[in-house]
Amino acid sequence: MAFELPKLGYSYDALEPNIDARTMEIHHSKHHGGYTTKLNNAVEGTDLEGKTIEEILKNVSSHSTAVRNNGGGYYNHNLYWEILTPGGSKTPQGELADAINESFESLENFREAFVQAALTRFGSGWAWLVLQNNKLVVSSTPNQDNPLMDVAEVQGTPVLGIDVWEHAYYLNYQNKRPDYVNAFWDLINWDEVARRFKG
Ligand code: MN3
Repeated sequence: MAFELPKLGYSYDALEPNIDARTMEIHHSKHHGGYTTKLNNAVEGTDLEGKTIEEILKNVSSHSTAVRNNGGGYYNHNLYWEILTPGGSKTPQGELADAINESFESLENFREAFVQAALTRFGSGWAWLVLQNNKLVVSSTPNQDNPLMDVAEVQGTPVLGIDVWEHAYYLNYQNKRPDYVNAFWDLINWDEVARRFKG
């Protein structure tokens, strides 16, 4: 019943050199593990017990700060591990590629908007590709917020997200967030992004 830390579909060193094994291990076992434990503690004994994470997040403004922060952290990292893949470097195909071209005119324009959102998010947070009313838009959120939340400026279904908290890159990239964002881009699992796009 309780939320569980998911197992990764690849080993901690599988995303090297773009994301190093030590960062992956700490990020997954300590950070994501911590959000999972704290989320379970926050919902235990409340009427949120047994609800899906999506149900919890869509009404997050009615819940505690602990539910908002740890519920967001739980959901966001589940997405993050799944939209990464070793030896990515493919490009979006099919309906997803069409939708990106329709919304941004080209993959390169989309990439620029996404990278810009990731680089201009001040402090800790996430940048997103969001499906909103059948259109794709780029946004960013602070802390562990995400587009599913009723508190988000841009609401919709997240189909791609990048964690720009320093814990996601500091060991390898220190203050060089742009290098991490570019390295992340080459790991994107476009098949998984397309699956989320189709819902
Ligand atoms: Mn993180």
